[in-house]
Amino acid sequence: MEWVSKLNNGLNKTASGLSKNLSTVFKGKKLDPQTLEDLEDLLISSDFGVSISKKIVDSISKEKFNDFDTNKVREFLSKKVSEILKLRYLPLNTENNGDPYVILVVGVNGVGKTTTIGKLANNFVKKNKNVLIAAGDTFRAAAIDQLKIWSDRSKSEIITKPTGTDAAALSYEALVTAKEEKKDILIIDTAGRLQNKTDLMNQLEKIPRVLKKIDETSPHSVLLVLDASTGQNAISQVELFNKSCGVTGLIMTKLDGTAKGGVLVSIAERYPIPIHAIGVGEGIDDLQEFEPESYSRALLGLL
Ligand SMILES: Nc1nc2c(ncn2[C@@H]2O[C@H](COP(=O)(O)OP(=O)(O)OP(=O)(O)O)[C@@H](O)[C@H]2O)c(=O)[nH]1
Ligand SMILES: [Mg+2]
Repeated sequence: MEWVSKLNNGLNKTASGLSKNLSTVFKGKKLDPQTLEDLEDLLISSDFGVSISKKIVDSISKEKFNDFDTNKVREFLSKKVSEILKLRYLPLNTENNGDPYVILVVGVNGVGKTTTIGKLANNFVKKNKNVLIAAGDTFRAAAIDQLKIWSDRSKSEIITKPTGTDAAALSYEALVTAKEEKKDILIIDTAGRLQNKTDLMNQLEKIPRVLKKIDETSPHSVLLVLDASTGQNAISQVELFNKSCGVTGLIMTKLDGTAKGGVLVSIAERYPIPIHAIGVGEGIDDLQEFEPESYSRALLGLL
């Protein structure tokens, strides 16, 4: 599959990739204490987080690998990683008994929110869903134009307001329209914001609050988009966006261009939040449902 090779390429692209460095760690052909220590350091520096790195190395040291071979260790590691990721496997289900299923998309600046909305809308339209997207990033005119392009490409409808309009007011109107027009799915874009900017986070909280005035079960999904090249900062993004607006699912983008996919394992261990999809390119077809097994194998350099 082409996307698997994009994922593989991305996760193994740079010389600092986990998979490449595993080969260096295992060059001694022995799983001695030094090798195990190097392995733990490598997992930590690949953003797995200290606690999982320790757990994985502990379980490896208990395993009796007769005729040691790097591939067997990779397989073992990939199984351990996949056990953690499988806990967070849950495809996005947008069935909502005929009412619009509302998805709010949040995240820091430039992570790929708007692009991901275009890809999601395209996937839904292909499944014969009626999709409305709302240009809730009302800070910049360019953001509205960018979403318009994605609305054309994905053949979904769009609702926009002039720049400077309150994003919560726009979201409210978007849901009214979605209900009137019997849309299956409403996806709301938001302006990027750093998770530690309290005033911007407070503005974001307003959106779910006003949506609930129309439909108290909405938003049905709050998707946090994360950029795979961010590293450990992604953890504080999950923490603070979750506090502000109750994140129900994660999408990790830019896995085609990074060596840092390890942080997803760390997040999966800490937060019981489903991982729905991954971005493996800038194109409209470059969003894939998250598959724990393929992800783990790509991360460990197994084809
Ligand atoms: N390689 C790659 N690039 C991506 C992916 N997803 C998004 N991008 C690129 O990342 C850049 C930023 O994407 P946007 O969708 O504008 O990000 P955003 O989160 O909406 O940004 P702001 O609205 O400014 O906060 C664009 O150049 C996208 O093409 C991906 O999965 N892979
Ligand atoms: Mg955007």
